[in-house]
Amino acid sequence: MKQLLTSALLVCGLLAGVFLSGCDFLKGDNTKQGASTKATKVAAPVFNSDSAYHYIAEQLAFGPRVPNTEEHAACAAYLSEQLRRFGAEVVVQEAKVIAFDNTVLHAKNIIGQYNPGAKRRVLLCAHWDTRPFADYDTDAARRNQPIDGANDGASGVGVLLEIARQLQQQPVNVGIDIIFFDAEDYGQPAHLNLSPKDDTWCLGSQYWGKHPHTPDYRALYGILLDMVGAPDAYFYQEQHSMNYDPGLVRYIWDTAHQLGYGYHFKKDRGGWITDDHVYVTNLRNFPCVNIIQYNPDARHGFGDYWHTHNDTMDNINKNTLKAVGQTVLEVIYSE
Ligand code: AHN
Ligand code: ZN
Repeated sequence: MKQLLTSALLVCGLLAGVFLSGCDFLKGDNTKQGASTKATKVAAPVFNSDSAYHYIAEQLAFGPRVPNTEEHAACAAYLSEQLRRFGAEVVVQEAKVIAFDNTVLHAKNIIGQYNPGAKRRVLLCAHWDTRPFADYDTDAARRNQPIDGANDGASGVGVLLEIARQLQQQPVNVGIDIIFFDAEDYGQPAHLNLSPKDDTWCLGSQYWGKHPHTPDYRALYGILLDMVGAPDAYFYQEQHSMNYDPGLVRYIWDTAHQLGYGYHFKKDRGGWITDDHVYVTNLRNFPCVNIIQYNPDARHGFGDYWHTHNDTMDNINKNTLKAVGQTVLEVIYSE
């Protein structure tokens, strides 16, 4: 009986082997045909969410990254060093920008360029600063204290650092610019009941849009990552992004669904969110899509942790990081 089972297993194994090598042969043939007709499309590498998680924890270890603080300066040095280590040509753009309360902020946009000579480029961006307030914290006494910003800030940067590491190992067919925008989150706080003022958010991207790091900078398109690490995050199709380029939004969401991340990427309309992508598109004239967690049931549209002291490492989930990181890799390696 045992012998019979062994030989049955052997036959199965042989059959499987023949079947699989047959498939391999077909696959190899297809690839060759593709290669002879157009520039070889590079297969997307595997996004490592452990690395991304680690880069988020490293940012938080500096403390809150509020402009004009030592913690902010130390984290800026870390981010440019990481991009350099991952093979990017780094430019740190220093800008004096004026906050809602007239504070002069010494902002730093940190830019890592891959293949800087290429004309066809894709911009990947996230903000790296953290909010000096916790306007939505339930503890009113702590609303004037800066937040850790694990999800709000560090998550997008962590995903992009992991993408930078992958870009070094496996070059892609387009030029890539990774920009960590500063002073995104210094917008007029809700808890002080001040009279409304325009354009107090996204100060770093507003500056860059008016003074890009290369003259007349243009990309085919941009992707902004904001709050991409919370457990059970839903990414709806943000409305400005849909206005700029609905085909691009659908392509990104379809890619996520094909990879099996349909749970996170909802094909429904989200909010109209004033974020760095709005200034990128309006000032530089190419579409930029915002992948941002949206909660249609929340009063402010975001997660419960938003602009509170609960935005800590406990608010970061590796499955969410993987869904976003792998989707973005797939999109850029399909160029
Ligand atoms: C506003 O609340 C105006 N915009 C959301 C942009 C943002 C803040 N992203 C992270 N923090
Ligand atoms: Zn914020």
